[in-house]
Amino acid sequence: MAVTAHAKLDARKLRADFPIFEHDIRGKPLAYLDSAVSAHKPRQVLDKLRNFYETSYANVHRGVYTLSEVATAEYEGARDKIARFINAPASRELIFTHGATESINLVAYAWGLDNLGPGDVVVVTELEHHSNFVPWQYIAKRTGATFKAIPLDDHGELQLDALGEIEQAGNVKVVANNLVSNALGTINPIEKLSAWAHERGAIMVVDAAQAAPHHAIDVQELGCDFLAFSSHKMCGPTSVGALWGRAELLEAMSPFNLGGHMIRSVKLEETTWGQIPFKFEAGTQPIAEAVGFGAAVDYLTDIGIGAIEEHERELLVYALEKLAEVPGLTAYGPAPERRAGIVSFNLDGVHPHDVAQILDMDGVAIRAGHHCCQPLMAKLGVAATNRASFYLYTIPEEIDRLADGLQKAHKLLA
Ligand code: 7TS
Repeated sequence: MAVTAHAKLDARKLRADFPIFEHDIRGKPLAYLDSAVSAHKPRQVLDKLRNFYETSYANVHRGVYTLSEVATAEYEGARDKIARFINAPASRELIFTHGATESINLVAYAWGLDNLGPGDVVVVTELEHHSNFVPWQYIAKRTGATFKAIPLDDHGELQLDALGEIEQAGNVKVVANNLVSNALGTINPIEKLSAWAHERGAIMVVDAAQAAPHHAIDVQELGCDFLAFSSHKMCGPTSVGALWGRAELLEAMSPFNLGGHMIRSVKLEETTWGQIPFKFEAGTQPIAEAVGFGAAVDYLTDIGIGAIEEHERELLVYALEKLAEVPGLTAYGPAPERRAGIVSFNLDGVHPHDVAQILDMDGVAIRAGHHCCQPLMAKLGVAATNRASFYLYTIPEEIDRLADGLQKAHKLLA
């Protein structure tokens, strides 16, 4: 994607869009440093949801009456926007799902069960969220395929020189990797992996759950075959997400969920499937949520993903400086220019949950745990880490409060 000049983002002004910041936590202003787990919602999205339910709601693609047509236009309009947001060649390649997890399961089951077998190799990485690890491990086991993971180096970067050994294991059929790691923030070399996968006749599956909120996505430049993401991490509603896939692959695939609306015809002897994307949208969809997802994409597009990424990088650099002043703190992850606004760290001798609880007393919300990345934790030699993550509404004062809280935790507990 071409680098375009963009206006700098004003996080202080944007915060006014988010009603959550009007509420104190334990008598203190909320410092929400856990946007990687889920982002807060601006009025623009909340208003859209209310307005849609109040004026335009009906089931979609089912009624011939006006209200159903209005609702269908809103739902399909959201699909068009979201498809454009990732530069998909066609809107029909964008399937609404319940989120990134379901999107990846859809590919693993619907593509994997029919295309994998003994002698084939499924390649993931040690940096995957469980959502892009467990489905592939499971489907590999069920089909008799070999399951391999690209290892990480000490900076949390993929060791691509291990690919030569990995391909010795058989016919590489799938490569699955996140574009941005949820635990370390690493931005991964998807273009390179896509090219490597395609040279071997494999498909490239990208988990963009952490990328879509913070990093411009162009599926055509990435050269991938499938891309999964969730609305709730992008200021949109929960319970909706998307899977983009190349039309020819989606058309050749069996359905994932079966039931109403995904069929062409149903007879006692046989059922045939509808066109994409409807073949993969069985039953009543999260309709208002999809419309809200569209509003979230409008919100992010108006601010500019480039401006969001730049803002987070400034915060990241600032946070790494502040955290370096905390005694006994180990930070994990690559250099700031190779990563999104995510910092994982540990305080020597203090359990991450205790750190997070001390911070919570001051209204600072961070995540503590394995971040659904147990293979990565094993690699780092820890059971868990603390993680602070930033978004368009994060301001430097919140990072100061994080650093102050960590100094306090060190004094109290280390
Ligand atoms: N992939 C990545 C890279 C993620 O960060 C997450 C959720 C998912 C997939 C799953 O997304 P979902 O919307 O289907 O749940 N990430 C996190 C996290 O960082 N901490 O808890 C969940």
